[in-house]
Parts: sequence; structure tokens; C-alpha cells
Amino acid sequence: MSTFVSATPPPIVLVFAGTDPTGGAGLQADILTLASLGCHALSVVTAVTVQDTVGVDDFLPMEADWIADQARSVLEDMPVAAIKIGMIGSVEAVAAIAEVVSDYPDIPLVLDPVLTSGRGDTLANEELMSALIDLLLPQTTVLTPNSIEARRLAEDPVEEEEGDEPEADSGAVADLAACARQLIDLGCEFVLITGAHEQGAEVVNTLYNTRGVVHRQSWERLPGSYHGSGCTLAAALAGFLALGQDVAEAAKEAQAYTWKTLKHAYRPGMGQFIPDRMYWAHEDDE
Ligand code: PXL
Repeated sequence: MSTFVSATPPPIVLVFAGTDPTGGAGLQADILTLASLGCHALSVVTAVTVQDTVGVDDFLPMEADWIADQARSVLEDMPVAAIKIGMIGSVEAVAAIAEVVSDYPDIPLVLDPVLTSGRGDTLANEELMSALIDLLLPQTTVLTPNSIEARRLAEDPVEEEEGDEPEADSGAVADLAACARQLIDLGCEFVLITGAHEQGAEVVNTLYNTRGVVHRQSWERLPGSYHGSGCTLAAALAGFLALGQDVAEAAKEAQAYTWKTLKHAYRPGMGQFIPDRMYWAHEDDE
């Protein structure tokens, strides 16, 4: 008779996110991404969405107490190596999550500021954005906005600074650098701004900290429109942090992983492509 030996658990990542029945974005994207990297995802539901691959039709925010209770029960049971926060759904939920994570200041926290869906459906109003800024940004290790979210969160500081005209061709980068500085001044340690929504043959993503640019990486621009690429990137970043990498290395690895999931994306419905988080399991089929 063999003796049962318990396997060592993989690194554990706690995810706060909304559900997405398409499996493209949100909680489902995060769990798939983390599983693909060899992490175990703890999943706290913050909202339930009604959507297809074209867009989000509606969402129901989870009650704040229910979010806090879901999180506290697993945090007290298991050692969490990183936390990832995606869609939140209500101001009360932001406050509840901020209170829970404040009890775990040593766990690295990745905040993906989900403001809209890929189609542009609103997932966070102005009040929710300001709660994110006041309550969660100061506790964030890495904020992962796309360039549109970065400008909205930083309230487009370049426009406000009169007479500070950016140069014609370096304008976008200069403006995003100003946004990054502003977001870091608001309290997060690092900002990874993604550039898929900017012009150019390549997508340029830049990681900043208090000293400025940590690294800038360029990726071949892929032709599709993708559902859940931001969730994949932020979850992968949390996963690599949980696996023991530092922020600079984790941000590079997360980009490389995400680009591969987009390269292998498929279009299961009538809307956007879905990144293949398990691309490596299908590679032999090609
Ligand atoms: O991709 C951002 C995102 C995050 N979370 C949920 C979503 C979306 C976009 O549609 O539905 C639940």
C-alpha cells in the first residue's frame, strides 16, 4: 500500500474580478492565465456580467460584504503570494476590497483599472474611478492601465499644464510619461502602460516607477481585436510575481506570454478574438 504524500501547492494568487460568460475576459481569463503559468487562482466574484464576444449588455455588482467575506475566508486559510484586482462594480466594493487588502500589506498587488469593455461599454463611473484612486492606488504594487485608462485616471495632465506642448512625433510617449508620473505620485509603486490603442506598427508598452522608465518593450502589432488581453496581461504579471520574479522581470515575462496568447487567439463567436491562454497545449497540433 502506498502512503499518500500531499503535493506542494503551486504559488497561490487571489483574484478579485467580474465573471465573463464568454470565457474571454474577467475572472475566467484570470483563472485560465494563472493555471497556464502553474499558479493556483483563488477567485472572488465582484460582479456578474451579461455579455457576448461583441460587448457587455449589463452587470450586477456583488454586495460589498459578500466580496469581503469571500476574500477573508480564503486569505485566512491559504498563503497568498500575489493579489490581482480587475473589474470591481461599485464604490462600496472598492472600499471593502481596499480594507481587506490593507490587512495584507506585504502581498504584491496588481491593479488592472477596468473602466470599459473592449467595445467601450462603461464598467466604472467617475465616482468609482475616484474611489480606485483614493483607496486602492496607494496600496498598489503595479497598476496596468492601457493608454486610454492611464489618461483618464491621470486626468490628462499634459492638457492641464499650459504651454507644455509635447513634440509632434514624441507627443504620445511624453504625454503617457506624464500620466505615469501622476499615477505614481498618487501612490502606486509601478505603472505598466500598454500601447495597443496608440498609433504605430508596433505596440509599445512601458513600465515606470518613481525614477521614470524601467523598461520599454515593443511588440509586433497583431491584426485582431481581442477580448480579455488586459486581463491576461495583469493576471500573468500577478502570476510571475507569485512565482518569485521581481516586478521588472515579471512585467517582461507577462508581456511575452500575453503576446503569444494573442498570436494564437481564436474567434469562437461573432465578435472579438479570445486569447488562447493554453496555446502551449495546442502547439503540437499545428
Ligand atoms: O477586459 C476588461 C474586463 C474585465 N472584467 C470583465 C469584463 C471585461 C471586459 O469586457 O467583462 C468581467
